[in-house]
Amino acid sequence: DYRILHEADLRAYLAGLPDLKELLGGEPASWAITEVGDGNLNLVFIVKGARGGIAVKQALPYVRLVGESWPLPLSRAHYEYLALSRQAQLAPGLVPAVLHHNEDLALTAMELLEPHIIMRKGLVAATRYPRFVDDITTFMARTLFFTSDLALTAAEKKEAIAAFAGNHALCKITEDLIFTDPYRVAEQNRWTAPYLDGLAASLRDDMDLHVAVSRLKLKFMASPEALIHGDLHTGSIMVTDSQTRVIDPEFAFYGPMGFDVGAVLANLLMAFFASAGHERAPGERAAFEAWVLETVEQVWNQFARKFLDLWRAAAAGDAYPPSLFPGEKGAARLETERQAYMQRLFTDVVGFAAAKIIRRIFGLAHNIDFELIEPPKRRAVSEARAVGLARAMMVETGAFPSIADVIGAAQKLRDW
Ligand code: SR1
Ligand code: MG
Repeated sequence: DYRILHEADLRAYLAGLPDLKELLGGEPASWAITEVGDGNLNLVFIVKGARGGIAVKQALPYVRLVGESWPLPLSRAHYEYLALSRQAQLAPGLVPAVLHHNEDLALTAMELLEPHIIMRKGLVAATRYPRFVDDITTFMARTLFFTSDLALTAAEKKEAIAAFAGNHALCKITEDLIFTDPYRVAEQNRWTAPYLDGLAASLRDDMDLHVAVSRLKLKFMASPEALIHGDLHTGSIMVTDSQTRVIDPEFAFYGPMGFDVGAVLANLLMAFFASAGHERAPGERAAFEAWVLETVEQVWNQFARKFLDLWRAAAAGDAYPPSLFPGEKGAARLETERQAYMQRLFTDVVGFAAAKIIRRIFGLAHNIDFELIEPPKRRAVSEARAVGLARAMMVETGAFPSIADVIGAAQKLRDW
């Protein structure tokens, strides 16, 4: 029964749903319907009536960015709905409320987020978001911890993995576009030519980098640690001064936790390097860049603290059975192991963050942080600095044992 909905079809469809009709208010003919999707995959409509508004997302049977030559399963709308529902339970108030879902149409109607804007757009305008650190770290700590073996029984975890296992076409996009194509000749790659031609060639010839990114790819493919969002960049986060909402979890599956945390840090680091390329008053630039780096530090530190607090207080999973850690001696040894676990996770975060930076500069899908910098020569300077950091993070990950090391290296490269 799938069909691509255009404005008139959507109006008629919504008019047949009593709850949404009531929420929108007034006559269906008077509703204002606008297609606003600026992402790479889907249609997104804003519908406004006399009483209220909603957002409606419909999956297309192909990649919107490329066209019908690149088919993509509609089932991604099912996984997005499943992930949104789980995230709403685990991190209430941090994802949009789902109002309606139609599997056949691959369509989901959600709460309209207004006056929220896509965080990436705010960062390009040098806007600082005071709620962001607390909200995003709560979202990540709770969604990752409560879907992991630290919180679930082995049976629950395996059932949960199976529920998302069919989302492999979306995983394949990540496997190709993030972990493979930027490091080889691929038709869809692009970069700021001619300035980054040499850097692109050096990436294709860098076997240490190829080993490092292949290890990350394997980790992505073979580590069902938790239900990850799978595409947690600043274009998947909507913000105001006082609210944060995580949207678009269509890439969700059971994967490595470090991929989500790395995505957030990578996108903040790109906002930091891009800042030098945008027109800003000098004081504004310094204040914004200082805020971004402080945010990088706090995102990791607060995430780690919240995750550890949950582990200490709410560990009901089959991993680390309490019977193996009795008494004071056991408690002390388990606490040491928790710290070691977070250190291993941090190593993953550093590597995945690096991969997320490189894909935005040499792969198919770029971001406006860099793309809006003119002229291209100026853009290439910001991009090259980001690549310098990313290459070091991926190949010399041991040189970044703490988030302070990442920040220190970013500062040095900015002044380079
Ligand atoms: C073909 S899809 C390109 C990218 O858009 C999404 O937001 C994901 O990041 C994906 O890799
Ligand atoms: Mg998206």
